Amino acid sequence: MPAEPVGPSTPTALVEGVYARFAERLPVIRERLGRPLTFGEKVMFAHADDVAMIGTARGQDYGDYRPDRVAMQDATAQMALLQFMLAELATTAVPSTVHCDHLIQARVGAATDLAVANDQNAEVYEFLRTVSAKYGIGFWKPGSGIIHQVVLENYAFPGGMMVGTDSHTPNAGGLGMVAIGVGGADAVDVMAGWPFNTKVPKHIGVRLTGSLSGWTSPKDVILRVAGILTVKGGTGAIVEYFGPGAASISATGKATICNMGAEIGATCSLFEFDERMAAYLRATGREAVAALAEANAASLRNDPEVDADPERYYDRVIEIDLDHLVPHLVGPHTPDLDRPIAKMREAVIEEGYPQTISAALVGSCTNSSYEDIGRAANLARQASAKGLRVKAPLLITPGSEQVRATIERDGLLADLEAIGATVLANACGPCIGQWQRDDIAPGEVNAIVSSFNRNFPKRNDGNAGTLSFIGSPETVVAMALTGRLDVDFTVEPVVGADGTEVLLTAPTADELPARGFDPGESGFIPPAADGAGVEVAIRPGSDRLEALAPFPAWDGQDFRGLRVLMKATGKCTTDHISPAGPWLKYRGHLTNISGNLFIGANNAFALDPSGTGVDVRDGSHVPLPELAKRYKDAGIAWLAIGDENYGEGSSREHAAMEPRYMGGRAILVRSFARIHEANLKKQGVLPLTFKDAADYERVLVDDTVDILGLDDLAPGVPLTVVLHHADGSVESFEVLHTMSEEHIGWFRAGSALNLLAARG
Ligand code: MIC
Ligand code: SF4
Repeated sequence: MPAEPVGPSTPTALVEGVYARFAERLPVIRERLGRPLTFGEKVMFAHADDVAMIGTARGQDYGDYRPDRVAMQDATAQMALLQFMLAELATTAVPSTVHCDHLIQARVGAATDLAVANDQNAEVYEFLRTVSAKYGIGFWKPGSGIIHQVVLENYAFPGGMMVGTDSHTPNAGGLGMVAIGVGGADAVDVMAGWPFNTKVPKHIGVRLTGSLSGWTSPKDVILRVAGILTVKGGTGAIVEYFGPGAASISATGKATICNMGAEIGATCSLFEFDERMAAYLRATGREAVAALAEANAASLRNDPEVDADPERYYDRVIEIDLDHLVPHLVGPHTPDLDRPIAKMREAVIEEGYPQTISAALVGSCTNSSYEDIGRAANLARQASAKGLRVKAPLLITPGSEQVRATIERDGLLADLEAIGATVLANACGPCIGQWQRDDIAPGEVNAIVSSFNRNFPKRNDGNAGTLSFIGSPETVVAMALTGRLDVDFTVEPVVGADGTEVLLTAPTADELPARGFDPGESGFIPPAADGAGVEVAIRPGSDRLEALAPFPAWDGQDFRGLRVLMKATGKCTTDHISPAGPWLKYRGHLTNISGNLFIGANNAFALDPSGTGVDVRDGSHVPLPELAKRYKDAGIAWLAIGDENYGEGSSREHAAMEPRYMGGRAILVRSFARIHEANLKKQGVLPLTFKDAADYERVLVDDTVDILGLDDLAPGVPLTVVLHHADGSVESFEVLHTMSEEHIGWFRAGSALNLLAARG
């Protein structure tokens, strides 16, 4: 049971307890390793379940950790808490919070959109409010802000460890916290008092020199890092930023960089504790936490030997000289297609991208701080002083109610509105396809720029014709003013409707509000003092919420005669496997959401590659969810094939539960993204990788497939796949897995939850 009821901030005693563990455990691990430690290692080992025994082989061993907190957002909390309920516990074991942010659709503007969301999602919000009240969970109601901003403002602290059911949880690394995105089932373990089991991470160091200035912003640091490391370069690693340049980046800027570490597959990212973090803690009312961190500062940084010789202690070191970093734009379709703004003209000509932009969007969990909006507003003032307005719609989503109230009070919102911006609710909105866009016809090619973090096809507006580019908030506002993708606004003027020319100068803004933050309307609802009498609201017959039934246990047999549901070509992110947007409303209803299974996937076997497959029994082409259902109803088990970094992107465990529920037994790919692979294991689906990536080509549409060796399934031991081709020929090859003994236990039981329910 949490030490005290969950409140709107992290109790000082919890932080003190964590620092006491640093003092106690770091000497033990120093002794074991016989070498200095990086800051990331210190946080991990201080949270080890058993520091004397935990494995230390980076990238190989699995370890048990004890996070300090859990945070869940509304679109993933539903499934997480439906699972938690099956454990039948009185309260969560660690302080946990729920944040209502994903289900609000952007349409007209903040007030109306929020009222509509409250009405349309009443049933889901009521479920989340009551289930939170019952189990001692803090509830942040709709309108209070995006989970990661609310966590940064209230709960994150240097040296802490948390898990969150959202891939951008690492945002809290901006305050020096190891904050890891997980699927709901992992969060359930922690809430139920079990350790969080994950691979002992590798450590990548990013050494920052010089200092940020002019047009260059924190966003440009992570866009550059994404360009260098690519979407899978951070897999299995904690990315640690250090070096003299870090001091030139505000705490919220650091959070932007850590947030988007999700896009390179990193387990999490973090910065060492410094004065900028202390200033942010003080500005957000956490004087005592700031003082505690200052008193423990040596534990909250790299050991000096690491700074002196980083190559010895990190698995890889990247150097970025902030003095020479320029503004960048990434996209379309992937966050690692990175170009300096100055190269966009060339790219537009060479790649045939539209010259003009159709919309510009500022905000999301990654870029909606006071400083971000301040820099955007500074450009708006430069433009409005000369009577200029935006040439494309500019939409602003503040990250939290506190930021919204403060930027309103300080006139920054008015500055943006003066050039034509529309302010949306404090929520995810267009970042996750919650954007009712009427200005562009389906399929129409158009370009948008945002300060968000993901740009997969269809993500923002559901339109395959939309090319989505990502840049800093100031880049987005400057582009809204030029209306162009191919104008380098840092050296070329913005031209007004009457021909007035304005050469924008690099924006400046306060990092923190001089008059302090205005908290706005409080959005926190504490849990019931005694939850025993609270009824959790699930309406019988609801199409939004459905109680879960356990998945069947493994029958002890090898898999034989599996059908190949589909073979994904190219990117197959969780947005391809289980899209969001209109489907978000079914996140608490496994049967209904399974209707979107693989509808975004490009299937090598289909004529129309997007979302369809071939029923090999009659040759008909049908949508993949229908094909899965046909096979399921006929008792035919199947597997799906994928390419590199399969399951990239979000933490949504629906992308693993849906295949399981629809009869999928294994997913066989060239490589996996971390969270998705963990989610598949949790749900009892076998995640397998080709030992030889070229074997991907051997799998044909009408094969039947055997997976052999399951009886002897053991860590590190390959399995054998046998392909029975339709012409009667047979081929076989080895496939790999990363299952530990514990994971194998989940597979045998049918899912991790089956085991948990048995223990609970
Ligand atoms: C996202 O940015 O893709 C989301 C929506 O926040 C997801 C979580 C979800 O699908 O609910 C994430 O990043 O984990
Ligand atoms: Fe919300 Fe977008 Fe952030 Fe995901 S990335 S939490 S959808 S704002």
